[in-house]
Amino acid sequence: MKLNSANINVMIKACRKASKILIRDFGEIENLQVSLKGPGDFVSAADKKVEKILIEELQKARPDYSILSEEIGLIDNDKSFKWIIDPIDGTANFLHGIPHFAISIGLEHDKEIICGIIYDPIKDEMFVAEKGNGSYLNNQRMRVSSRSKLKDCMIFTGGPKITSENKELSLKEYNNFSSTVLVPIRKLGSAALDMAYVAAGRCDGFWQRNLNYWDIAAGIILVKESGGFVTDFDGENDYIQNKTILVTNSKINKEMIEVLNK
Ligand code: 2AM
Ligand code: CA
Repeated sequence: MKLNSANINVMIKACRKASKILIRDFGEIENLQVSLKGPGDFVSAADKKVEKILIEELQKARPDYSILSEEIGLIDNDKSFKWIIDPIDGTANFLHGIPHFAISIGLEHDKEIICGIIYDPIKDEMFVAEKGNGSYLNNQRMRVSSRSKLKDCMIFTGGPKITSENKELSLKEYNNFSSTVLVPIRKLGSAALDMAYVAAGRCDGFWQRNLNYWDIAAGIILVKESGGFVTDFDGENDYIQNKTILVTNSKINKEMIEVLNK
């Protein structure tokens, strides 16, 4: 079984094409570590190259759709359909030669995400979902985990950045989860893959502050179509506006909200 709609095929094709550049550039990182300038500029160039290929491919197939992308911002066309793109999610991992980052593309229709793809080019893992048609990892159906006791769960988070206004709050939340959950909290450095892993049942719950829409757009539909919950820290739907996202299997949402509000 696999997803086979026209929009999904457009997204997969764009992702596969852009990932060739991404893999090639990742291979160069090791050589650049020793250069005086370091790989910083190289990485932002890679980001822009990947974004350019994605936008070209998506525009070729759907010239009327709007686009919101991390580097270039908004291309405002069609009011009802919009691609939401993060060319490299996990940029810091990429920069340090850590093979854990992804391309993320969501498709919004009338303010709701209806398709999503998160592609990890190094592990060749493609997570895809479409509203009403389920979610897949490399063409295998995905489900969220069924663990019901937070204590026994695998929990991910990310941030805070050094400049974050809410740094103290994030650290307090980290502290509270660390006193509740037996397995130490993981920080893998790619919010898109964190959400894909909840969708795949590898991780049971994930929370993070200050993420942007392009970090989470594709992950939202992946998790929902896998039977998981996407809420803010109060269990409500305002996670995009509030910039507080909580992603869980269907069993631990309430318990995680209790810890977040301690
Ligand atoms: P990026 O790699 O595209 O920058 C790391 O915790 C994860 O959070 C990455 O997915 C990173 O995306 C994202 N991120 C983006 N902006 C952030 C912010 N202001 N604070 C924390 N994490 C952020
Ligand atoms: Ca990102």
